[in-house]
Amino acid sequence: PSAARNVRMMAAPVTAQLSQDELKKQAAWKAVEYVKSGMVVGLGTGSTAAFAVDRIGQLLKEGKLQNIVGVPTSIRTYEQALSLGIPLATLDEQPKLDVAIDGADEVDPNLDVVKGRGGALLREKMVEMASAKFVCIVDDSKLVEGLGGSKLAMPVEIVQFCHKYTLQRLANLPEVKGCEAKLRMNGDKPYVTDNSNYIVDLYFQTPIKDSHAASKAILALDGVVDHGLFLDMVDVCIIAGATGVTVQE
Ligand code: ABF
Repeated sequence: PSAARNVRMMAAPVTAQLSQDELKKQAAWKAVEYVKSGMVVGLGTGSTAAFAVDRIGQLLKEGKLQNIVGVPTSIRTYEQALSLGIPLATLDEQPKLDVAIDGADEVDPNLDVVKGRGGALLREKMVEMASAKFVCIVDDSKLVEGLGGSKLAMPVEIVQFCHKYTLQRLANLPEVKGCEAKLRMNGDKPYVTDNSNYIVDLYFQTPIKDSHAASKAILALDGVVDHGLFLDMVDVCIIAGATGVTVQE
């Protein structure tokens, strides 16, 4: 991925006002055009990615796609794909993927993204790093000028052991200065990921100044498993908005 991106606008939708779900579906269906018979496909997590998984299931059923193997990025997606009859594998069995399709929480102008508000960031990153092409699908509400700019969470997956200590060390990192660090909760208990870890959500008042520096510093902390900054990873970003679907590559 580079700063000089090729941008294509697709036909504008006929209806004036599409719901956010319809926009997500448009982006997802466009992304599934990158999937060809015989491919190994990374299956993302979240409401946008779910439209893509449904679409792959539908095309398989209709015989328009054949011999697809899906590599799911979460237990949720595994269950969805299983119910649709999509043949599945793990990275252990299929370490090289042709394409992965997944949503994001924030997308900046360089197509660097924040992911993981859905809690699946570690498996998503492993699967998407193993893919020859990562196709990111969003509606235009996810666009930001700088990562962290939506004032919503930038998640960090940490081990359970001494999580308060790790949370404190994260909050004190100069590279994320000024952010507020909160342990993600599920009711009155900490939220537990598919990998039996916890998540610390970092909230920024202003966008992260240097996301590469932040990424390095966060990863260097013992106790941190991974974070939701997906930098230099997106090959194609499909953005659906009121004026149509944009493909950036
Ligand atoms: C996954 O789902 C995540 O990485 C991201 O956190 C989330 C986006 O969810 P949605 O598509 O429901 O907005 O892609």
